[in-house]
Amino acid sequence: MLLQRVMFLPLFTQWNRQTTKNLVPRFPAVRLTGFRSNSSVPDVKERTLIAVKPDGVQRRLVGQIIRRFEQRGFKLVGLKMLQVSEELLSQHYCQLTQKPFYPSLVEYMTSGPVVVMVWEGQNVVQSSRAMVGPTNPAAAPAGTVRGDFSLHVSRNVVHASDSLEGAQREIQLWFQGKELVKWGCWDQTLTCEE
Ligand code: IDP
Ligand code: MG
Repeated sequence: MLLQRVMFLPLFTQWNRQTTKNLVPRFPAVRLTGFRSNSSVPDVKERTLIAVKPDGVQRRLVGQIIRRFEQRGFKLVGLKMLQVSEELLSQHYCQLTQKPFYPSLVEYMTSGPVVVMVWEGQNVVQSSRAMVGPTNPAAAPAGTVRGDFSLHVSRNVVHASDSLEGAQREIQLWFQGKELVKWGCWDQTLTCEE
């Protein structure tokens, strides 16, 4: 049995190397090195903050939500899981602290970990809001995250920045510059015109 494994390993490694080589298309703008930083990759500046809220994490929706953004063609440049402090939350929701629902919003948002992400791409702020759907899931069309996964405004699964300025402010609040990764995505020249 052990002998079989030892004999199989070099074969598998060889197959794996060849298959990987054939599977990675050769696009002129980005060679394999382009998976790291590459100056020939279009420098798309627009970024937004998306967070899977505690109900989304508890319900194991993180993967499905990430999948939607990947599938659309956006690029993930930051990702982390954390337990939010009330202090951070009050800065994040600074415009809502006087609302009657704010105490229950704090309770909800601190009830468990959140997964917070920065996504980059053409028109990503506006497109993400459309993908996430309106604040109240009752009004959210099917096909949106909130329309597909939630029922009530107090448990609406996901956060998305609502403007370019808001996105910039929120990204700085949740992430340090060094936590955001600049990398070349090989399909960028296919999903966007340079
Ligand atoms: P948004 O998340 O769609 O941008 P905001 O108005 O910024 O909506 O509100 C932030 C969050 O506060 C909402 O996502 C929701 O979790 C919560 N929220 C907003 N309105 C209500 C409400 O009327 N009752 C309970 N929670 C609310
Ligand atoms: Mg908002």
